[in-house]
Amino acid sequence: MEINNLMNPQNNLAPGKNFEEKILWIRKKSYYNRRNSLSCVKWGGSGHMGGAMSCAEILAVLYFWVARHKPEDPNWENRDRIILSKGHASPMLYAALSSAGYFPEEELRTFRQINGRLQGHPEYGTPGVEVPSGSLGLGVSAAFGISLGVKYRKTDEKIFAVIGDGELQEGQCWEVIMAAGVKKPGNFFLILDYNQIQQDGFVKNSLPLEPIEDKFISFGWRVLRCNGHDVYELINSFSKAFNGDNRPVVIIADTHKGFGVSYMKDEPKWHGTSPPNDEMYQLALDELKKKEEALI
Ligand SMILES: Cc1ncc(C[n+]2csc(CCOP(=O)(O)OP(=O)(O)O)c2C)c(N)n1
Ligand SMILES: [Mg+2]
Repeated sequence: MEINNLMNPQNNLAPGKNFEEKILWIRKKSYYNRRNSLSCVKWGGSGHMGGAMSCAEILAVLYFWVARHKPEDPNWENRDRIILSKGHASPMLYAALSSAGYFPEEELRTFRQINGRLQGHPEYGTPGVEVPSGSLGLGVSAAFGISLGVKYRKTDEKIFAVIGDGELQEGQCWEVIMAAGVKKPGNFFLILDYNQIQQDGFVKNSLPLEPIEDKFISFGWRVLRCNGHDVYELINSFSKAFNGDNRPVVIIADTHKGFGVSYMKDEPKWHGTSPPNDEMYQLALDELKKKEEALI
């Protein structure tokens, strides 16, 4: 596998004169995208906020640093594939895609509208969406299929799948984990948004995943771990991930559901609920803006 320390981004999307400026831009963009995804849910009248907020930095790092892709040419054959398997977090996916230039930001106003391109769960036809997802376990399965296709084609695209910890309770995920550990496609990267919460409550109270690292290792995977809200740590993990052998890699990203908005943080009730009134919506927007501006 190529040696790549990821000191430089794999695409030209993050502006800045040097490493530090580009990183700061991505950190700020994560908060900007949080505001946009909150607005999506407000405009659409419904949607999943908690899990959107937890994957802001993960998606920003993928789209603005780690992946080779061209928003102006979404079907570029040699693009790396980014698949949001936890498709209910679509507001953050759409915020990231619009920030990257896949479609105009104004289109976010059409979230969840009939015949619009930004459905509650990602679908074919939206620029930047590789496969439909939302039925938990399906996105990661499609991602693994694509990674095998790339392996047999002998090209060097990388496949990234972002999954949730509740999603990982689906048996279908473990078929993928088992098969990938055996097939070792050398291009398959799973990022686990480990926010500890699924739909109705804490993952540990329904079907605990621990010891999660040992489980992946026993299935033949390399395991990396980082703070999923720290852009430096995420980039560093991808850097290590790219400098391994052919084993599949999981980056366990420790995150918080609802991260960025105090009243949503680590609270299961915000999994699929939008702020109930204008006051709470504005409160969340203001806090996110403040946090974005405070970043230096
Ligand atoms: C096969 C399937 N079963 C159930 C659901 C309903 N559902 C939607 S989101 C969710 C919880 C997902 O939790 P997690 O993967 O941890 O997502 P996050 O915390 O990142 O939002 C469930 C059970 C679904 N979408 N698909
Ligand atoms: Mg979760």
